[in-house]
Amino acid sequence: MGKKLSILVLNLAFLVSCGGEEKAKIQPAHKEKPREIARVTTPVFNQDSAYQFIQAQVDFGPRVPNTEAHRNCATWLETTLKSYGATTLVQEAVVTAFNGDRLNMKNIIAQFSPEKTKRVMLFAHWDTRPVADKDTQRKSEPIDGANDGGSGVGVLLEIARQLHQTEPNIGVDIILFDAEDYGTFEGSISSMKDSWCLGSQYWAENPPIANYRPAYGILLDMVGAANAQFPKEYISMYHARKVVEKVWTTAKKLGYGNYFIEKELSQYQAITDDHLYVNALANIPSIDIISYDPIENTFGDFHHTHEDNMDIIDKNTLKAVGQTVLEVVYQEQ
Ligand code: AHN
Ligand code: ZN
Repeated sequence: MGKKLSILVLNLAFLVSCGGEEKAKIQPAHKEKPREIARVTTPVFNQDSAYQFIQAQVDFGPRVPNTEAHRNCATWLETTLKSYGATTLVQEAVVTAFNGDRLNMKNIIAQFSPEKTKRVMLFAHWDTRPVADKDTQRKSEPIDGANDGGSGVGVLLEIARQLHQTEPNIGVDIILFDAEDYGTFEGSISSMKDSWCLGSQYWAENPPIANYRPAYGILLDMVGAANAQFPKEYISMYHARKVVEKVWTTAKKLGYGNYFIEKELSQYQAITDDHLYVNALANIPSIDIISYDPIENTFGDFHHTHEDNMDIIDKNTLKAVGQTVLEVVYQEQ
C-alpha cells in the first residue's frame, strides 16, 4: 500500500466519523425554540385602490389651505383612517406663510396598534400648491396635485386599509402633514427661510404625542408618475442611511429596482422636504421616497404645473412603492 492510498483511507475514515458527529449535532434533544413573534405574510398592495384614493382627493378640488376643498378633504381623510381602525388625532394650528398669508392647517395623525412600543412612522403631505408657478398658463391658479399631494396620501390610505385587514407585528403611525407646498413662489422675493413644510415644522416643534419615538420614518412624495425614479436622497442618506438601504434592498428583492435606482444624490441635490424637519427637529431618522431626475436635476415636467393631474398617475408606480413599503413594515418585528 503506497503512502497516498493510506492517506486517502484515513481521510475517508475521518469524513465518515465527522458525518456521524454532524448527525448527532443536528438532532438536538429539544426542538428548536419557536420564534417569539410569528412572521406575518405581507399583504398584497392594491394599486387600483390606491388610484381611487388619489382620484377621491383630486375630486375635492385643489387642497389649498383656507379653502372649502381643503376642509372637506381633511374631514374625509380623518373619517377614512378611522374607518380602518386607527386612533386619529388632528393637530390644528394657524401658521404664517412666506408672503404673510395666515394658513389654517391640520396635521392628520392615525395610529395603528397604539399600545405597541416598536413603531414606524409613514408620512406624506396632503395639501396642494396654491399656484402653478412653473406653468406657462394660468400660473396664479391652484393645481390638482394628483402626484404632488395626492399620490403619497393615496398609497398611505391603501396601506391603512391593509393594516386594518392584517395586523403587522409593529405599530404604525400614518401622519399626513399640511402646508408643505406653500413655499416661496417662483420669481417672488421673500427673505423667509424654511418657507416649505410648515405643517411638519409645526408638528416637530409642538409634539402632539408625548415621548413619541418611532424606530424610523418613511416619507412618500410624488410617488405616482409613470416611470418615476427614486434616487437615494442626500438628507435621507445623511440621517438614515440604514433605512434607505433597507428600503432599496427590499424594492430590488421585489423586482422594483427600475424605480428604486442605485443612484445617490449629492449634497448639492439635497431635497428640502418634510423629512428634513422630522430628522433635524424631531430626531427621528427618516427618509424621502421622492421622484427626482438626477441628470436633469428636476422633479419632472409636471411639477408645480397644471400637468400634475390624474393623467400622469400610473398604477405600476403606485404598486412598486406601496408593495415595497408594505414589505418593509410587515418584515419588522
Ligand atoms: C423644493 O422645491 C424646495 N422642495 C421640494 C419639496 C416639495 C415641493 N415637495 C413637493 N412639493
Ligand atoms: Zn410641491
